Amino acid sequence: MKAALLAATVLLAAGATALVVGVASAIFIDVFANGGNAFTTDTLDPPTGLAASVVGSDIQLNWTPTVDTYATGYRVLRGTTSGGPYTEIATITPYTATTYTDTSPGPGSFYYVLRSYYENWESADSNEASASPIGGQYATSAIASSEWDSLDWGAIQATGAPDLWPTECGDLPWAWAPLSDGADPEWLEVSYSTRVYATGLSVYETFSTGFIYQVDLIDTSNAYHTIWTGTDTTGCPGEFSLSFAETSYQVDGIRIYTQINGWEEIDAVKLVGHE
Ligand SMILES: [Ca+2]
Ligand SMILES: [Ca+2]
Repeated sequence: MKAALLAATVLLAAGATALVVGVASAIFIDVFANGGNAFTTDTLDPPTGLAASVVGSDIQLNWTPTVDTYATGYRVLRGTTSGGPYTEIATITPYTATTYTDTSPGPGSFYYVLRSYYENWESADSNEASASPIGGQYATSAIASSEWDSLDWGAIQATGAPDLWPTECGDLPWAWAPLSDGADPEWLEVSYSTRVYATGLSVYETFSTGFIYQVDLIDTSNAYHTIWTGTDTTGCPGEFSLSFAETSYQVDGIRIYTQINGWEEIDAVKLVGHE
């Protein structure tokens, strides 16, 4: 303060036109040098260790909270291309939160970043995490222990999306049926174009329902893994659904074992998983 006043005094003594400017400048320098106004500054840090994993058809995000305990929470941003652009899809509070579930974003690949926020402050992006769920795919080819015909009621009728389910229950040619209406065991085997780590499947039954007694997943080396055995109580028309822990192997086929006295008929078979 003394130094600044001295400078002002010197300028004052000079008596020049620059005097007023000089005084103003001196005062400004004085305030700045005084140290009485202490500004606290901080950089709001983003959360760290963001990870994304597929859970069924959802994507679960996990992270380590920001080190800045004054943060209010996080903004969740999602894009379909690595590096963005991203769109905000959710706001999470409090800052101690460590997880968020993006419910059924659909098939494809999704890229996420988080930002911490406090009032109108926002941090830089966290690391990016991605996951690729498949909402479900229908079979592209099928074979069976027997088929009523190579076209009508043929195994091929179990490929693609359902034609009859969820409205039609009946002996209709858009579903697979075996050659005989007896009580012998039969099987239908379907294949998929995209191999996935499977988490579930659905069989759409449209006649003489409740006929499945075993389901095997077929991996990419053509090994069979029995995923379910039991009693099927599906109605007509009905969806026989299984959900299970993600397989450690990639699946590109399903074999469905059936047995009932009558025509068991399957309209379509959906496989759920991610690449
Ligand atoms: Ca039968
Ligand atoms: Ca069909």
